[in-house]
This record gives sequence, structure tokens and C-alpha cells, in this order.
Amino acid sequence: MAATTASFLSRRLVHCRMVPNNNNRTSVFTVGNFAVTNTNSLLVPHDTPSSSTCRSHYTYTGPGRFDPTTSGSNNNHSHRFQTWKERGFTVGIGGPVGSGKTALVLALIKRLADTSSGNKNLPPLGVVTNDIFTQEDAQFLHKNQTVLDKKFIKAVETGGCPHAAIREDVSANLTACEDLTKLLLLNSNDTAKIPLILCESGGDNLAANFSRELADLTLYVIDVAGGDKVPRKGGPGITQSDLLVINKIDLAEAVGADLDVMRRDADTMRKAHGTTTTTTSEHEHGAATSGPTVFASVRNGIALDEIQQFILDQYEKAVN
Ligand SMILES: Nc1nc2c(ncn2[C@@H]2O[C@H](COP(=O)(O)OP(=O)(O)OP(=O)(O)O)[C@@H](O)[C@H]2O)c(=O)[nH]1
Ligand SMILES: [Mg+2]
Repeated sequence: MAATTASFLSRRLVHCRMVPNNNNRTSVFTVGNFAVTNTNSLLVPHDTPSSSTCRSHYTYTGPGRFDPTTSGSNNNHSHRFQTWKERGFTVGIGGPVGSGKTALVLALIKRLADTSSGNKNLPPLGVVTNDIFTQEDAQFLHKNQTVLDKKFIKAVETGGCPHAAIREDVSANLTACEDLTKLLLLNSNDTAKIPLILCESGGDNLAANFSRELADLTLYVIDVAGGDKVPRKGGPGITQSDLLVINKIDLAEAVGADLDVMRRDADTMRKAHGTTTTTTSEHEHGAATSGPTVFASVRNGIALDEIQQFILDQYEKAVN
């Protein structure tokens, strides 16, 4: 879908009011020819004078549940309006301020854009960063690596709540991803290879999560320095992201964070749709019914292999 259409659609969305949906049903409403699906709320048009003047955001009545059938490459990309050649496979990387999103993106660039190893199978890589009032993260990435040309790293300045740009009105990010895809295909020797785009959201609170209209795969990065209670506080990124990354485990001892507690709570919060309460024994045996969580120290290169492999596996499954 053209960015203008996305923008139009999003603008129409903000003139609707979300109604709590306690059953967690999927609701669909139509704008023109487009069906808009929202799994957390029902949408109704504004109908009172008091509400018609204010913009409205998605209202979450709960953090939602991890659903393996709609996750990553399994979701059949039902919210996509574009082909892979109009917009490459898009990986949304979200999480609170300072959790290590840019550090992770930098590490992934160094691995995925490095052709010196002779690996010709890697997809063409592009990066979109989001900051509120600056282009800080894109500039940081320009400066701190040499394997990816600066023109493939684009900055979006959201000018407002970062979650709005990845959730309610994703048009600026869609446009940046589309432009990058065009550029990557133009510069690629193998135009059959679908571009891979890493889209880092601006640091935000626990209510932020990527719209499936924008991200084909979502990673949510939190860190141990925020305290070991963060996973159980939930939020859609923690519960529904395709991969939860708990970063900075090198600091766990210094801040008194218990990683076992974080594992237990992450597994509980990411318990898959339709499964029953997690038991202690399930935790001890890796809680196979929960969405995946990795413990990382991006600074020390811990779990980067796992994260990279996860992204590449999901990319391959989705585009091939
Ligand atoms: N000790 C430690 N520090 C880390 C690790 N990963 C990132 N950092 C540091 O944490 C700080 C914030 O990292 P960023 O990557 O900028 O975090 P961010 O999530 O992109 O931040 P915003 O974009 O501002 O939301 C930086 O000083 C990083 O060097 C880690 O694994 N361990
Ligand atoms: Mg950042």
C-alpha cells in the first residue's frame, strides 16, 4: 500500500475511539476498501462532542497474550499491503529508553552487512532509526561501523511519542522502509534477494509495541538494570513480541537483579494463547509453551548468535 494510503488510513484511525474488549477478540472495521484489524480493542467512531475533538490512541485493556500462530513468519503477514519488493522484511526492535536497542542494531549490522567473510547469502540490509527530536541513533550507527554504507541507515524524527510512530500512524516509518527497499534493490547485484530492514523504535514505555502493519517480526529489548520486576509488569512488547531480549546481564549482580525471577516472570507473561497456568515444573523444563526469551549482554557479545539466527530463520521462512 502506498504510504499516502497508510497515512490516510492511520489518520482515519485516530478519529475512532477504542472500546475495551475484555474477551481479547479480534475486531475488524473498514475504512474505504481496507479492513483494519485490532486484536485488543473494539473500534467505534466518535459520537460525542467531547470526544470528537481529541486524538485517541490504542487503548489496551490488558497486555495481550503471546500467540504462536500469529507470531513472526507464522502470521502469514495478514496485515501487509505490500510485496516484499515494495518493502523488505521488516524487523521491529522496540523497548524502553536505554535498554540497548541501538547497541543491538550496531552488533547486527556488523554481522549481517559484513561481506568480508565471503558469505554471499546474506540479504541486503537497511536500518531505520526513530528518535523524537534528533537523528542521534542513526548518527551513532554511521560513526561506529564501516560495513554498511550510511545511505542505508535512515533516521525518522517522530516529533512526539515514539509509540505513535510504530503503532498508530506508521506512515513515516513505512515510507522510510519503502525508500530503503528501493535503494537496496537498486544497489544490489542480486535483485532476487529480498531486503532485510531493521527498524529501531524510539525508546518508550511498556505500552509500546509495533503494529503488524509495519513489522513482520518484533523484538522487544528490556534490560536488567531496570530491575528484575520489569518482565512481570507486562505490556504488549513483553507479552507479544516474537522475541524478548533481556539485555545487560553483565550488570545483574551490580543491580541485584535475579535472572531466575526474570526468566520465570517472562515465561509466565509470554505464556501462549490457549495454554493453562505455568507450573514450576514447566519453568524448570524451559516452559515450551511460552514465547521465546533470550538473556543477552550485547556489550559482551552474549546471545548475539542466537538473536541473529532467530532473525535470519524467520526471514527465510517468510520470504521463501
Ligand atoms: N553494561 C552493558 N551496557 C550496555 C549493554 N548494551 C548496551 N549498553 C549500554 O547501554 C547504553 C544505552 O544503550 P543504547 O543502545 O543506546 O540504548 P537504546 O535502547 O538504543 O536507547 P534509546 O534509543 O535512547 O531508547 C549505552 O551506553 C550502551 O553502551 C550491555 O549488554 N551491557
Ligand atoms: Mg537507540
